[in-house]
Amino acid sequence: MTIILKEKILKKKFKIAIMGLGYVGLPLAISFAKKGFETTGYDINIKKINGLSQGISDIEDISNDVLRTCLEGGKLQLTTTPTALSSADAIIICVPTPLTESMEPDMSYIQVAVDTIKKNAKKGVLISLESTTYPGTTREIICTAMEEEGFTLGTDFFACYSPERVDPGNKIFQTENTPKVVGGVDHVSKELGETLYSQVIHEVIAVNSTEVAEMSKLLENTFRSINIAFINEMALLCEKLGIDIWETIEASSTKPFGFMKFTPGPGIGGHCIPLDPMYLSWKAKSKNFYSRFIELAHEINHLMPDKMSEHVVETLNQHKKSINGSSVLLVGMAYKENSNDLRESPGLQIFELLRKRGANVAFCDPKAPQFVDEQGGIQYSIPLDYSQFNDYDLVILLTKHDVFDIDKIGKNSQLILDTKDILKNSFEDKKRTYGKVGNQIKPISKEEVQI
Ligand code: SAJ
Repeated sequence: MTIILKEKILKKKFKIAIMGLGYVGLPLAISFAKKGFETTGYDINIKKINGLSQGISDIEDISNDVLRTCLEGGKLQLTTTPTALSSADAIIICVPTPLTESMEPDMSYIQVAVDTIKKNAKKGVLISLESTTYPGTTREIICTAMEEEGFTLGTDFFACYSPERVDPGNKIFQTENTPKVVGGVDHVSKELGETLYSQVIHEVIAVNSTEVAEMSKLLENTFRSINIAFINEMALLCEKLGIDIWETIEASSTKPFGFMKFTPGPGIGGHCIPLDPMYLSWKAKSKNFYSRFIELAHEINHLMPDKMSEHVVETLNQHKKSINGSSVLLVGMAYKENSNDLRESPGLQIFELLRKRGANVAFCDPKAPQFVDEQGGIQYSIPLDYSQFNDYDLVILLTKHDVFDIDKIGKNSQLILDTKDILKNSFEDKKRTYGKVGNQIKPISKEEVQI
């Protein structure tokens, strides 16, 4: 059986279905279609499917031309019809795994996908889960659902887990050249998963269980969350010590081994780093294990927007301005450079915090030109017209898109709070850099106070 299925994969006769055509699923569908596999892209969002079917990509990393080529080549079919899954030899799940209001795993998207699969999949199907989730999900949710539906593992279905490692906007690492971990619920599932992914991805690392594969993804992103929280705390400490954290990081980064550079900032955004560690923390608690590192990192990172708001008050105050009634411009609202993604962006929290303190807050981000605020109103970016920057009492640099002319921002702003050391050593007279001494606002000592 295994040999037959592997042969079918190697001959590109394996029909592929990708569930969830977001920043992970669409590039993966394109990769399989480009390699000559009959690929069905399935999504529940009719508007998305209609747009993609017209050759209009809604994913930054996939151009309209690439999408149209795959559609015109006939290897890529797009649908919202679950029965289209019935001919698939492999079904790859790429649906969201957000958190609930109470910061617990929201498994509803995976559950809906699995319910759809078990009702439509054919015998012999290989199911691969890519969504970031807690260790045990593949076995506990997918295998259980399929077996309840009468599928027998090892003959009627196979299951593996292969974490997505898509870094939106990364021009160097994309689907094909980013090493891919894959683990199976049993040996045959692992072999089939490894064979399948090896058809489209240059380097595939097969591990001995889905739990290892699931845990490896959470380890990657929890590592990142903890280290970002650590450097944020070091920045807060260096401010107390009157030491420039940015220069310190550059100095430490000269160590060619045993050090990895992270930089402080206004908080963390995106759909991975703020969320993924909470999946691991949740699973740990189910085993009566409290991960202090994960919880502390979450706490520190989520405190940063408040810290930035305090810096805004101090910066305005140093120039004899009250935040209440001041006009403030946030520059770069997307959660990271050259991204249009606003999810969990600290800029959104800072916007609301400053508004609550009475500031008149606007923002400028050509990549992310609008968002819905906490009151349900739509906030629109001001145009990227540097002459308007001078109208604001304070300009806050949050995210540095390549489209920004940093020198023009510096020249056209009265006062700047630089949260990411974007201006480096320029415009010292009009800026305060979070975590930097020199333009640091230090408490006046008793001796300095003129009586
Ligand atoms: N951030 C810092 N300091 C840092 C690094 C990041 O404050 O030193 C902030 C960013 O500004 C952002 C947030 O953290 O708000 C997340 O940044 P990120 O660079 O981790 O970007 P993401 O969310 O796109 O993370 C993705 C992840 N990829 C996947 O989950 C597949 C992550 O594993 C990657 O390591 C990361 O991209 C990457 O390396 O670019």
